[in-house]
Amino acid sequence: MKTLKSMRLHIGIFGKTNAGKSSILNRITGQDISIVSDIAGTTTDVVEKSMELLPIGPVNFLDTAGINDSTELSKERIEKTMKILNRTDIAVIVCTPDGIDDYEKSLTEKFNELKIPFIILVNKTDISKINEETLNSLKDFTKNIILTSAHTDKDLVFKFKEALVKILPEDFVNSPKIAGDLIPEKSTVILVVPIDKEAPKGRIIMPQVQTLRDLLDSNCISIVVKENELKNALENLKTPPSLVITDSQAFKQVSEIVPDSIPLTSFSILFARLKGDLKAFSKGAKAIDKLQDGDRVLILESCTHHAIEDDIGRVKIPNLLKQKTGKNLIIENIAGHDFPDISKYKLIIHCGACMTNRREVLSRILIANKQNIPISNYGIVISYCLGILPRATGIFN
Ligand SMILES: Nc1nc2c(ncn2[C@@H]2O[C@H](COP(=O)(O)OP(=O)(O)O)[C@@H](O)[C@H]2O)c(=O)[nH]1
Ligand code: SF4
Ligand SMILES: [Mg+2]
Repeated sequence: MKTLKSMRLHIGIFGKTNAGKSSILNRITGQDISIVSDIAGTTTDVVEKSMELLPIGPVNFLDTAGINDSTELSKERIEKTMKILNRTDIAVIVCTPDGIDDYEKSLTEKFNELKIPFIILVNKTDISKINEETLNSLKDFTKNIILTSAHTDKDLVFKFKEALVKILPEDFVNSPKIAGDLIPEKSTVILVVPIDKEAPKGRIIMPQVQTLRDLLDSNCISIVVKENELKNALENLKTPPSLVITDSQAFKQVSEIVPDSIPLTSFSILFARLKGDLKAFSKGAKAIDKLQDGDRVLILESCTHHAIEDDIGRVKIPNLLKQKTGKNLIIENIAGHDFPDISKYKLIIHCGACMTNRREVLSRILIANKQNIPISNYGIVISYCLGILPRATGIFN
């Protein structure tokens, strides 16, 4: 099996000439990168478009030449289209409300053979409705069907992303890398772990353990220090470390010790990326500055853990928000896997999601985005309130 890791997700768009493939792609990318034409067969070659598809990540669209027996180049095109399959992680079949025939059916066979998950997107529903029989026949191929119109459906992009999240390959959605992909193999990394009264007895916490393991997997040299030993550790190294990772609470102090030339981030930022989407969460955090007296903020927790005295979702984050905004906010906590009605909130802050997977968090980001409600997470909000977000995310740029 090919490994995806931090590589771009390649999304192949297939279907007959004139089904509206290029129009769909233009709607998704928001740019006129594919030539759209009503003359059958304008897209004679593969048009590629790389973009950051929030909150899914880096993707590369492959807009394939359509297939239509009446066009001369058809045979050559079929071959080209088939070659694209080798680069396709996810496929989209675009068809009209008339449904699919042998060509698309043979594509689905290929997809199944190559284990490429796929979506069937029924376009042009503004011209005609799909009848029930046709729709049911499509369901024999996949349950992941979108009914839309590139011309009139305002929700097209949302529907597309929602369908995509459901079938994202596991190793793309749950990237196993925490920090190892950010630095060259065998690099030296310093981890700053404050041992204060909040530190658990006799051990270090899970995110720190997981980061250490991740760095070991990348053959890195990890040096673990308390913040007071950091200066000494830096001075003792012959060459500067590739990265310093610190607990957010010590970020201010650590950032004064670590020269600007050395990348610095926090454990919570690494985990915000692992369990969500850094860009979407960073964008969401900016809404903190706009909060007004009486605004409702929802803290969304993925599990009903036993709340501790200084609970991050119930005490720490509410306090930070009040300090940062100086406003009287109504902060509510909801726990569990159901996504509640979010319409009354001005900001959603998702927990670290240690007990759930990234796919669930991604769908929640999508729903919030669709309703124009900013969404962020614990790690990003903490960094934002402490004023350290720009430096802590520098390594990802
Ligand atoms: N009415 C309608 N026309 C569409 C829709 N999507 C695409 N078209 C038109 O169909 C024609 C072919 O579209 P294009 O995107 O080039 O198809 P492609 O060959 O599959 O890439 C163009 O004239 C588009 O404007 C749609 O949802 N509704
Ligand atoms: S961060 Fe982990 S423990 Fe805390 S609410 Fe979320 S899933 Fe539960
Ligand atoms: Mg086209």
